Amino acid sequence: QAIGFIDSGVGGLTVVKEAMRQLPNESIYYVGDTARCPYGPRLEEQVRQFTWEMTHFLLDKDIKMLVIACNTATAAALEDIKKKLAIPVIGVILPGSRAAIKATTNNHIGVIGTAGTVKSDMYKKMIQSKDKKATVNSLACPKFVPIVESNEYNSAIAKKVVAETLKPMQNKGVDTLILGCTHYPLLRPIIQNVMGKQVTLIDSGAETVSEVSTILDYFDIAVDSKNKEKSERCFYTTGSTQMFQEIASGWLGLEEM
Ligand code: DGN
Repeated sequence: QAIGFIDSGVGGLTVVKEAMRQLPNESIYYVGDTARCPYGPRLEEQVRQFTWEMTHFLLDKDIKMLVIACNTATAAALEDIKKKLAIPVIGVILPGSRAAIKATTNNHIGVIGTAGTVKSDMYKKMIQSKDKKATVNSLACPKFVPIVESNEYNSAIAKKVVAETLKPMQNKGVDTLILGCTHYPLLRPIIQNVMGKQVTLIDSGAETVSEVSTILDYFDIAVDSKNKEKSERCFYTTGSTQMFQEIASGWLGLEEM
């Protein structure tokens, strides 16, 4: 049985990349709802509905665990889905929050994400429920996802947009910045450059995979590493397969998909 990953597009591939590194023997099924991306500006109710649609698609493929590899979908639907499914379900917001609390030394944490994620205030609530002293500054970066989805994440335009968008975050004194959208790790070198190397960037996806591993062990559903059956990786998109494939093969370093 595979682990299911869902996202509004290619963003969740940053989580899959970590999963392939940390859990190489596990099979992976992935759905990106590229046709309806971005989720950021949509109503919460609609994001929840789309997230359920992807979830049902993967349940039909008999997944053993679901990773909501999208912050916007986690904010809108995690609690609902978790309550209703019999398999373990995990989102990206709690692991990212925990990692940021651990990393900060001055208790000033920044969060960047989609409009939906920022509006939900989930990171702030989560962080402050665990650490009352922490201050949280959030900033919506609605221009980032379209840049990544169009495979422009290394371009001069990307550099300009990131520099302009992050300006309000630069004078907040944050020493830790959560990449609160799974698309953003593709822009990581540019974001790091703009924020300066004194700021620690938290990739919530990478943090999530460490928790996936713990959960697989806890429920005793991890692949037996002695069992040398080849792991399976299947990627589905609701949009253009060509663009998805270009980004996915480049990012994941896969020759064929
Ligand atoms: N990758 C998604 C997230 O982490 O929020 C959202 C991308 C989008 O749909 N705007």
